Amino acid sequence: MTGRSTGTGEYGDFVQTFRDRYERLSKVLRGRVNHRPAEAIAEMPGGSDAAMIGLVNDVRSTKSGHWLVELEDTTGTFPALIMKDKGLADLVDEILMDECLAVEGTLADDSGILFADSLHFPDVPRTHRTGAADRHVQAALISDVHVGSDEFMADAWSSFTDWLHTPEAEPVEYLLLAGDMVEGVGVYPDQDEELEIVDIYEQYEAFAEHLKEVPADTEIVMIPGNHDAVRLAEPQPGFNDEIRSIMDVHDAQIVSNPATVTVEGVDVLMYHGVSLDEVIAELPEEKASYDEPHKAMYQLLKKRHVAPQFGGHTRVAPEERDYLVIEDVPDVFHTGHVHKLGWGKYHNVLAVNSGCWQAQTDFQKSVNIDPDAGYAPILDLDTLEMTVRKFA
Ligand code: D5M
Ligand code: FE
Ligand code: ZN
Repeated sequence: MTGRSTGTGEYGDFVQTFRDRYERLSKVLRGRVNHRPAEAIAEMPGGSDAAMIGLVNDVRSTKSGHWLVELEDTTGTFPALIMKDKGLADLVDEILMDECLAVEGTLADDSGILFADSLHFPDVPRTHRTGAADRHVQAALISDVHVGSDEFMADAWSSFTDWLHTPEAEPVEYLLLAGDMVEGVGVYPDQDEELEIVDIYEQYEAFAEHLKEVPADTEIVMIPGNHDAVRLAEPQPGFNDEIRSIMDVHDAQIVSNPATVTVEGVDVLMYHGVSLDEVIAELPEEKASYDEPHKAMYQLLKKRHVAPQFGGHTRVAPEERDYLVIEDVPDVFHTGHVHKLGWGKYHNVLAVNSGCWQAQTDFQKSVNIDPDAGYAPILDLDTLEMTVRKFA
């Protein structure tokens, strides 16, 4: 979306963004349920079968242990009651505010509430067929370099870039960087006490020098993260001209966060990953945790949205389109941000969270974040198999 930002932050812009979200995600669900608008459901006779598609407006548990989920579409809201004995508890656990869902069930006698029998997420079809390179070629998927931080691991980085020059790394023709290139300034309170380089432009200049260490014929693609010098609200445009010119190394391609790039026929959705903190905080441990960040990524794929929940930790900028919707199913989903390494397949889509190049910071120590630093996940673009190399 770089160069296409039109939002001014007005209320109307937010309405437009959420209408677009509803429009595009409800399309994914429409084939699966025979849905009616909220307004029409309220007029149906009691006892009818009914289904609705909407954004989650509220979800809470009742005194008797059932759940009340209120969905909103463009005509209004309607409540659904999910009884605890319906076997849907596992799905209810996964619900986040503002995501798009479908519920199907039977209307109460007074047509005031829907008793749900099933719940559907937009999800990724199990039959998703992935693209593949037609030769043996690889991509290194990394993120969170954090140049400028006292904790940036320059030696590990150099070992990595040295390795890229060896015959073994010859197939690695691509380097995909999922944000937090530099440590930035003023990102967290007292961050300046841990800065080696305090000037943001000098941080990018130093980053560019480190990037020059990679072989000149490597195709580099970068997106910004929350430490980078662009607006914090997502979608984040791919930097201004001044920063772009500093990072103009080996003809690097700089795109927005999120963005989908196609490499050798493989569609890679790159997203920095700020919403992962929120998904991990909201969902049960076995569904999303810092130790298994790829599972949190599966949830985003299931919701077909990289940052479903609005108004919390993840800032969202209103635009005329909801650029955070995962409209086309990617072959590979690449994130960073949580500084943990993890990967796995969800319905044929490879999810990779790529670790970092920054050793544990004082803040991370204080909250027990133990980063996976100095690893480079290497992806075979012909088989979509992954290997991980350690450089620290
Ligand atoms: O994020 C690295 C990880 O650490 C990510 O999971 C957020 C978390 N983090 C790091 N510092 C803080 C502070 N000060 N508050 C809240 N969460 C934090 P990164 O984007 O690289 O900082
Ligand atoms: Fe980071
Ligand atoms: Zn980050």
